Amino acid sequence: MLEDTIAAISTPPGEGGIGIVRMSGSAAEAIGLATFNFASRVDKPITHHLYYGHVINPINGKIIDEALISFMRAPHTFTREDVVEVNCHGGILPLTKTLEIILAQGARMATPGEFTQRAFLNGRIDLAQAEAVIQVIRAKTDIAMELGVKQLVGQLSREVSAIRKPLLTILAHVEASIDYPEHQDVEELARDEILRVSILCLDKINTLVATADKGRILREGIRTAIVGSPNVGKSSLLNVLLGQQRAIVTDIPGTTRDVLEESLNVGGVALTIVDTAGIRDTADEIERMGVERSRQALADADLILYVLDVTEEWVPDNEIMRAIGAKPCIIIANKVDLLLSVDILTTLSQTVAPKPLVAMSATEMLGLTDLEEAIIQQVFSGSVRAEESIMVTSTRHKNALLRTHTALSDVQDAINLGYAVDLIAIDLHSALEALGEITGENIGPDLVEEIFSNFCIGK
Ligand SMILES: Nc1nc2c(ncn2[C@@H]2O[C@H](COP(=O)(O)OP(=O)(O)OP(=O)(O)O)[C@@H](O)[C@H]2O)c(=O)[nH]1
Ligand SMILES: [Mg+2]
Repeated sequence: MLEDTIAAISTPPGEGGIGIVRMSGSAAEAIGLATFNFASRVDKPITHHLYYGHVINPINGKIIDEALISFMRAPHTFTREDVVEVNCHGGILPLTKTLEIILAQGARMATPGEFTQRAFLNGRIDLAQAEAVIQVIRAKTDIAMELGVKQLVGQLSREVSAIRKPLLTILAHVEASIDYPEHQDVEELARDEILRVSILCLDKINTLVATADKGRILREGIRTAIVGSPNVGKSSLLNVLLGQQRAIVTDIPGTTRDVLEESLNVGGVALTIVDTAGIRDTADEIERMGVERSRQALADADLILYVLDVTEEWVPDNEIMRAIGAKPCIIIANKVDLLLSVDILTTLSQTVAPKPLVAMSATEMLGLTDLEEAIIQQVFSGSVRAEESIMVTSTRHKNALLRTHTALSDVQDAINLGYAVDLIAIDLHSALEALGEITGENIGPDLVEEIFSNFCIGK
């Protein structure tokens, strides 16, 4: 597979000024030369230069499109292999025809993420950096992008290697004392050193893990569920937040039957917001299924907007309150435009404390700014900056860190209980293995496939 020259359309499908077909591999240059007519004479193209001419079908000499071509020779390329890029017109036909004649010349269609996978396998970037490529591509907010770029330039990788290096050193000590059991002093030294280093490393891991939930939310967005009893104004709230009539609103309780999901940007943070069916016991089969989905949305959410109608007497729903648990939650007192006395709000906010209460009117668009502020306050304790230091944004990385943590704690226990050094060595190996999964030092081909299959074709 790695020997093949691969090709793909690297720009998104659809119409655009230009579109790019990219090739990587040892035959890329020959295929590029065979399928391109330079406008002026070129014997050997200079690397990383752009040339004007036409893409042609070498079989019959027919011109396919007017284009620019660049030849980028290894190793200074994205994949560390020879790379050729053809910039033709950005339509489906010019791009697919160009790709077709390239494939006819012996290139193979690239699988999703295969260019980036080669960059990883050829050692130009590590796995965490390769994953950051997709993070940058998919970023929906400035902060998500900033985090992706930090990881791309290797900040997380450096942090991981700062934990890994001292562990490797103590492993060497441990192995020395296994090899030379007669040197008691080596073993004593090793034990002290292992304790010192593992405490240090555990501390660093804790710091990284602590950033993980916030990091994931900043990257993926806050999963927000709008929940409450029927007819309180949940769908109206979704519509006013989106600035469009997305959900059907009527005065009939039980209007929303299905969950509706939309994206929106609040104060620089992406929100994936879900409107749900009002939760109540019902004999209606369709509504009952809707309520079931509401419960699921409630369970999956990072943030809950619990809407109530101030014109009705409010009794907190036990089931909803239990599902909310310790999750960030904002109680929204809706329909304040119909309120005759503000006393009700005072009483309500005392009832729901310490959860914040925001008074709103979805139909009159009151209280929107307060809601935005409350969201940022709830999820990020008021600050949405991507911290100066590094943040873990991937669940895969978080899990690897947690496994490293467990293994290192086992190392400490083993030392404290005076276990034999070879047992300690086993735990140290597990710690290093788990840590190595982040940057890809220790990783099976299956996992590599799985990670890259999430990419788009042409990347
Ligand atoms: N006066 C006033 N009416 C509102 C407000 N918000 C919603 N309504 C009305 O309340 C009724 C119900 O609104 P919806 O948004 O459909 O309520 P829902 O919670 O989505 O209801 P279900 O989907 O049935 O659970 C509609 O007639 C809305 O126009 C508000 O802030 N003020
Ligand atoms: Mg509704």
